[in-house]
Amino acid sequence: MAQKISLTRYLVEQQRVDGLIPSQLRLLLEVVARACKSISQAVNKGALGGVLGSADSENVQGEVQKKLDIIANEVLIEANEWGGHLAAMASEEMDSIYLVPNRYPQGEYLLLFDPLDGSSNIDVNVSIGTIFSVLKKPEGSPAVTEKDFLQAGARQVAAGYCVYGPQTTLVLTVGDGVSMFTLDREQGSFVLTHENVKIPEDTKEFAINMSNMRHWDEPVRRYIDECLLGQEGPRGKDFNMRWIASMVADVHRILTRGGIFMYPWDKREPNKPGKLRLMYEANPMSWLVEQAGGAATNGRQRILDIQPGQLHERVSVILGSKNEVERVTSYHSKL
Ligand code: AHM
Ligand code: MG
Repeated sequence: MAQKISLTRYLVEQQRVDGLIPSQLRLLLEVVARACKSISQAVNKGALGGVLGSADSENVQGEVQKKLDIIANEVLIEANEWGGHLAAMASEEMDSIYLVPNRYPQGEYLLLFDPLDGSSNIDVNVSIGTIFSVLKKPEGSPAVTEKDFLQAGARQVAAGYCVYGPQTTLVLTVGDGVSMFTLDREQGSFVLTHENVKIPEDTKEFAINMSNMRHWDEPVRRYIDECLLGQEGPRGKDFNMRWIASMVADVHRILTRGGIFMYPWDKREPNKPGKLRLMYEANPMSWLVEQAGGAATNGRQRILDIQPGQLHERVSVILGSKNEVERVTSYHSKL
């Protein structure tokens, strides 16, 4: 039987054999994975652990927080603050950045996360996940400020997510393709289960919240209209639709079998560029998708090239199978 490769061994080899990651980054990724294991356990307990339902609080974007949003956020902070690999963290669930306390050594990395993506699915027992992104602290910046986090996604040094579904799967890139690790619950470790993940360039599956159709902009409406016309329409093929309402689960499907995911700008809140967050959701997912041969744009620009102006900035997201993303993007340029 082929030998199982644990996440620990994979990361050691990325560091030692391939020289792809420094030891501090390896440690950081191990710690994030350990935190994801704890979050996975809390998610699995569900009602038995008293973790379902809402907390009596809202996050900085005015969204009601679930108990598990807060638990996952705390698990990630507690796991990462003392190891010496980080300078600061930022989370979708915290108003401002979290500096590593002075009593711990300071590292050179910045960690960003959406502790529990797809919160609306927690109580109904549908897949949810943790999304994370790692940046380097800018050189010569002694005290970290929010400005140090405002780096384009192309500068990420590691990104990934952990999906808590029928299996718990950690998906990771350090800029050398995408690998997937499945949690072996008996052993308590993540085991490499897919390497060199590739998204097919074409697809017959789209993911979008169709209930917002009347609010969409013309290019998105045109693309979906053409898909819905199926074999008789200009695309000459029938399309299927999926919408899980957990980006992490929708992106996982796309990395597994292809597809296109869209959460575009719409007219409900015209002053917001989109619903999803650039730094906690769009950037890490876009890098994973690109590393797997797919594409990610906001309709007009590659997401990874967007210079963030604010930590909690939102963005329109179109990502997945390359030819479909290029098609939707080209419809925007014809406006
Ligand atoms: P969250 O981070 O608060 O869970 O919100 C993000 C989620 C995405 O995972 C998902 O794609 C989207 O919101 C679903 O939104 P909607 O309920 O509008 O379809
Ligand atoms: Mg989210």
